Formats: sequence, structure tokens, C-alpha cells
Amino acid sequence: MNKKIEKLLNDQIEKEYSSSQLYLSMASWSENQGFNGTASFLYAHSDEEREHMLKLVKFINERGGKAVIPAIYKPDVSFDSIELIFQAILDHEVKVTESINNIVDACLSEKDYTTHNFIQWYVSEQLEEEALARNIMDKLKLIGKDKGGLYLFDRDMESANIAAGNPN
Ligand code: OFO
Repeated sequence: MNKKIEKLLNDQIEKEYSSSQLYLSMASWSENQGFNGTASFLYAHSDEEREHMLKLVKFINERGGKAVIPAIYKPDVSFDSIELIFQAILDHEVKVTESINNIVDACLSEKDYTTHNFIQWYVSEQLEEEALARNIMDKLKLIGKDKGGLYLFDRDMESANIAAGNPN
């Protein structure tokens, strides 16, 4: 496999794994604060990021490259508020999207159309993840510091998570 693309995909493995670790830490913090709905959402999101990482590992190996499993990233253990958690998720996802777009560019300049085709799944996924994070942020901005609103928000997150088949 093209070495430049292999390196970019291996860097992306690290980013997806770090996302998984970050969301896991956010889930654990939320659970300890009593936000069980938000915690369930974040636990499931962490699992999804691990899946994104695995998909890359398998693709690199199937194409004759060598996937490199990175060292475990240690995220922050405490966060200031649910709103700041989701703002951090949105900022993080915007950076991940940039990184995916960078891979798309490289695939085109290296004429690696197979990886270009593979990476389109991540392009769509990023679109969905950014939209979801923006949507949640809009709700949280409306709620502001209202504790009752935050309680209902957390309950909605729980129902949405169960409806999505992730009853963590
Ligand atoms: Fe893997 O989609 Fe978020 O980071």
C-alpha cells in the first residue's frame, strides 16, 4: 500500500482511539455526577469510536500495509459541565473532520482510489457526528443554567439512547 496513505491512516487510528478514550472519560464523569442518560450516550459513542479505529486497522492490513496500535491516550478525568463536554466534543469532531478531509485530498493526489472509496464512509460519519453535536449544543444553550431543564435533557438522552438500541 502507498506509504504516505498508510502513514495517514495509521495517524487516523490514533485519533479515533483517542476519541474513544476521551468519550469514555466523559461518560464516566457524567455517570458520577448523576447524569445517567448523558453517560449512556457517551459510553455508546466511545464504543463507536473504537469501531472506527478497528475498521481502519482491518483495512490497512487487508491492503497489505501494517496497522500500528498506538499507546493509550489518557484524557482529562474531570469536566466543568455537560455543556462544556458537548462543546469539547463538537470542537474535537471538527478537527477529526479536517483530518479525514486531509486523507481524501492525499488519496486523490496519490491516485489511491480504493482508499478514497473506503474513506467516504468516514466523510459521511463526520457529517452526522458534527450535526448531532451541534444539535445537542443548541439544546444546551437554550437550557442554560436551568437545573430542571438539564434534568429533562438527561432523561431525553437516555430515551434517545435506548431507542438507538444502546441501553448502557
Ligand atoms: Fe470517529 O468519528 Fe468521531 O471522532
